[in-house]
Amino acid sequence: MQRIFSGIQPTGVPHLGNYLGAVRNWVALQADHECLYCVVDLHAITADHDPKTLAGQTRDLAAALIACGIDPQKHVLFHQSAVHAHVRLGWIFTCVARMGWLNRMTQFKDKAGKDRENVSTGLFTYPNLMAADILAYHATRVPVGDDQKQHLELANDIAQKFNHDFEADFFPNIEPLILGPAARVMSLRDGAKKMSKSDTSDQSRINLTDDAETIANKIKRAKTDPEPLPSEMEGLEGRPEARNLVGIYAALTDTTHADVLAQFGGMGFGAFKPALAELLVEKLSLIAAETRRLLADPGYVDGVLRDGARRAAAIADPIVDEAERLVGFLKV
Ligand code: AQP
Repeated sequence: MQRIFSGIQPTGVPHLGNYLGAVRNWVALQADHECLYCVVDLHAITADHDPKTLAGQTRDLAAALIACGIDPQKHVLFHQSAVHAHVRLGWIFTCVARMGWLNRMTQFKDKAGKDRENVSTGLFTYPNLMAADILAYHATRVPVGDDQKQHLELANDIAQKFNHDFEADFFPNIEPLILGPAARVMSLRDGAKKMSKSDTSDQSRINLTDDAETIANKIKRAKTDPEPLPSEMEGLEGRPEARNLVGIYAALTDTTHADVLAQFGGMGFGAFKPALAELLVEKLSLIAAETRRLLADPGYVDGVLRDGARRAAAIADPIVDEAERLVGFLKV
């Protein structure tokens, strides 16, 4: 059975993009893989964060993941800062990766923007830690949204250089799993920007905790154009907002853009948006209710994470011990 690793940052409330691009696939992969799912709080401090809310957001996110269908008994759910193997291997990889490789990462350029001189060095070296997150478990398959593809290519470059430099066939090749028609869900306010937890506009995203009225209002106010929906795919070209809403509908119904256009082609957004809102409420309201139920007992969620961290460390520690031996550290 192949081993899966994936992570999500506790930087805010998880949203529809996280769900359709990642978490929904994580749930499905549990059927025939050994899965490790991680709330990556070490990554969350690469940007400014509030120390008063980080722990609570970590717990909330773990609860949302369980509510989405992650099974912490059969698989492993934990938070990154509780398993030190990530940082140990992350430092080794920071010494393996080359400046030129990291300089090419588009997510760093997007996140740093014009403020390059002032962002944390952690934001720059983030992909090294992400490579360590996966390779500390010798995981071979990583379900992610389309935005993370470049980081996984870098992880493979790091693994290959490590194997070459230390003359060992030690780290495996990683395969990104980018699944479904909503691998990149875009902002509801701007079809050129991805939906993101840290977007300052709450109207830009559907949070997994939004109630029915909030969802309906956000969809109603979502940016669109005045044209009706086309009947063919070509008609979506140059219409990023329309394409995004059609993609969301397709993902939620397990169909394709073409199927949705076959159903709604020729109709205006006045008809399509309420249908989409209804579908979203149907699919997301159970997740929100289950998250609330789980969070009524924070001790239960903390217990799940504690147990997950113990089981994760039992896999990662021997692998990272061996990586340290290969690097040449004295082991006493
Ligand atoms: N808009 C998206 N569409 C599809 N997939 C997405 N993912 C994130 N946004 C979208 C996928 O969700 C997983 C977890 O992401 P993350 O929280 O670790 O980091 P992120 O990609 O930086 O997500 P956000 O929401 O944009 O967070 P902030 O605002 O904190 O940076 C990943 O698999 C990601 O691909």
